[in-house]
Amino acid sequence: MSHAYFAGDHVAKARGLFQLLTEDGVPVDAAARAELDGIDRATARSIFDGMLRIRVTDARMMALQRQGRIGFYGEAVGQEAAIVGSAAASAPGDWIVPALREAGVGLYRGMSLDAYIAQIFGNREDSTKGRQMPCHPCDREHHYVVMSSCVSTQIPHAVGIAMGMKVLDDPRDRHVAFGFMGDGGTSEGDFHVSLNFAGVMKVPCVLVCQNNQWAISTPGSAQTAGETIAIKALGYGVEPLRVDGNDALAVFVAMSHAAAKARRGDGPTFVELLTYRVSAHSSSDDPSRYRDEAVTEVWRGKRDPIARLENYLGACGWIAAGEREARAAEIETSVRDAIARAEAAGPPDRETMIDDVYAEPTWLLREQLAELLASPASANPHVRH
Ligand SMILES: Cc1ncc(C[n+]2csc(CCOP(=O)(O)OP(=O)(O)O)c2C)c(N)n1
Ligand SMILES: [Mg+2]
Repeated sequence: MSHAYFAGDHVAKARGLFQLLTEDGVPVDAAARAELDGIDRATARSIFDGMLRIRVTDARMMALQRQGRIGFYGEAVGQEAAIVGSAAASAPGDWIVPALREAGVGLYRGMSLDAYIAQIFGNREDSTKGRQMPCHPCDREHHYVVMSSCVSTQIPHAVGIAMGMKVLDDPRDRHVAFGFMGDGGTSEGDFHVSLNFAGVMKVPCVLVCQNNQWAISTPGSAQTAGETIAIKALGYGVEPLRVDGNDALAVFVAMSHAAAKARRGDGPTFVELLTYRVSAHSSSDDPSRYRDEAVTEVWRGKRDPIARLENYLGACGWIAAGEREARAAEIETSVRDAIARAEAAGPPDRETMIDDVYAEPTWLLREQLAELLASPASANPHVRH
């Protein structure tokens, strides 16, 4: 991480844009080439694979939603570089507090496809026992915290986890908390409170904004009058980084810089990853009602982050002809197999309904559960038997 961008002052970093590859996948300049030389074949290929996994999984899950087999889905099309570039900069003991579109971070860190899909079905294998909306996965083993649906609440959660690690100061637990948000999240009070606290207390966190330029139907221009989103960190004394979020390797380098700093005890970083929400907000949304989809097509096409990295891998001789298609087919098969297992699993038992609410269920909950179990199961049309 010797690139001149990181040596710039905070204002320059907040107003600039760190980039390594052009949209065609060519190093932007000699400094970028030098930085790219530090990224080995295995890392670049693994980032590519993680991105492809999200793309293929999202397409399959959206089809399932349209077929009425799942109730809801939120894709991350076009944002795969921001997601996987970030994931690749995290270490196993780090904590991930995601917002809406970071399931790929969990999958990259080792969350199984079965666990991810079970949560979407809310079946008996779902670790949240069918009580969360689809697309709220979690994975205790890989420190992937379940998302709170309330926009921006993830940021104080991440800062709190980081503060906890700092207070405990366990040499075996010097890890980083990554807190994600969207551009919409930066307009919430929680964002400002958290940045202030993180800056003052110098907690080991990286706060990451995937600026996909839309918050449902609210465009970036209506989100803030600020010149950039990264610039907001300046007021809190937090180092800002602003990165081309469709340039996976630039994201990886910038996030690694921020994570290493937090690990050293040098405090938080706020990273704006500039990208675009190519998909609808969710399966319940139709963006053609409120935005010019000709712009979307530019991001779907020539700004596609997967093609950009693929071109670079090709130029390095790190990917064979036809390899992407073969790998996509392999991933699709594994997703279809996991879906078949999820559909066969069936719903959670009614007995589990009050698990995990309190360490010990209250008498009131126990009484309500007993009443439910005593009633004929068929009285509840939502429970299959
Ligand atoms: C506190 C709160 N207000 C409103 C909503 C409804 N809502 C869900 S997602 C969303 C937009 C989020 O936009 P952004 O933060 O940019 O994330 P993106 O969807 O682009 O990933 C809104 C307004 C919510 N979930 N929570
Ligand atoms: Mg957004």
